[in-house]
Amino acid sequence: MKLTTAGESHGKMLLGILEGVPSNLEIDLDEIDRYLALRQSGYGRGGRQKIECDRVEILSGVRNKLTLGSPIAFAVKNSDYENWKEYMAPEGCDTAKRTLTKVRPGHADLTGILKYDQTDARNILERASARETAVRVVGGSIARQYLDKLGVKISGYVKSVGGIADENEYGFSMLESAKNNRLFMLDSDKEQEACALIDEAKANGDTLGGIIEIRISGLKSGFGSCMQYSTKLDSILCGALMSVQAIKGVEVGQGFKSACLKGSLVHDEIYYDKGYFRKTNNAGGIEGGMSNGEEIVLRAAMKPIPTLMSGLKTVDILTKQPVTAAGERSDVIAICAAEIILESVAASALAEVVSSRLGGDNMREVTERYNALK
Ligand code: EPS
Repeated sequence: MKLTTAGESHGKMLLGILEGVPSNLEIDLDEIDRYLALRQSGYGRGGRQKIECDRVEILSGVRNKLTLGSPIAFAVKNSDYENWKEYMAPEGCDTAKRTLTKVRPGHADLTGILKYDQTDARNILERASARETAVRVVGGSIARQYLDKLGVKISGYVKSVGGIADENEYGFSMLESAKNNRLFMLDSDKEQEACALIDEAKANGDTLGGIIEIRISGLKSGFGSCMQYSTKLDSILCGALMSVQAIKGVEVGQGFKSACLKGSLVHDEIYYDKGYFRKTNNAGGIEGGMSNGEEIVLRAAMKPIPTLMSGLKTVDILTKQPVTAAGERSDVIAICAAEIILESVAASALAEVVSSRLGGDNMREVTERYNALK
């Protein structure tokens, strides 16, 4: 299952093509739109989300709600294009009116300009923008519906915002309720503190990041491989998470904490009672690059949004003089969006691993093969 995306942040629309989905998977369009709406939600978002109301339009590969086995093409419209077409239209426009030369630290602006031989960072930022993730959420929602047929579920929540951390542990069934909360946090006191911190950052023209936990339940053991580095499940899932804009760190299970502990406190001892089981899950459900049947636990660190209204020090690429970086309209934090996006990319990456092991041209074959696994 492979997703290709296209589209610029203020262009006409975002597009995705998802290949390799078996036939006869029933697609729930309302569910895709629900995840799109969740991606737009959360405390601390900027003005752009008031303009957009993301909805998916399926263009091919689905007939009467069932996949055909052909590539699934889809679009999410950019409503803001109406305000931007005189600066963005492919058929001709006034590019001079919206140039960005005061390149923003932390963004793709400067390196992109040099790499693609541009004189306007807009030609870089339009594609580098996290707006692209809207279609990754669509692809991820379809992948999620595929995995759901096998009993595999993906969820998550926000663990910390700007250093305000929720250290509690939660059962999988509790995680979905986080999506009813302003910051997708499960500890309401911490969430209130985090909202106050966001208000303060906003007042100071600053931004914030945080940590997100993604969990996968119901996956049988043996997905991924210990036979070739490129097929290790942890490398595939962590690579997917790292591909999301603003993600700067990823860990599996105890992750970085395990580096400070003795082996006796890290490795999950093995027991048998009609089947193998563990009493702990410090490995986060992956050993030797393969799922071990326990819940998969991933955590990702999101850096603060790099467009600061207060402006960082930079250089104007035309004059080479020191200036304050461009203060484009910006979110203070987009942690809820990132939570949904990370669930989505984890779903896409896992669906690819599952479908490459199981094969199957139609969902009957896929489910029979999965159910036949121990
Ligand atoms: C983004 C900048 C902002 C965000 C955008 C990502 O957009 P704008 O420049 O239009 O205000 O709102 O995110 C989205 C539009 C979205 O839908 O997530 C950036 O620079 O990455």
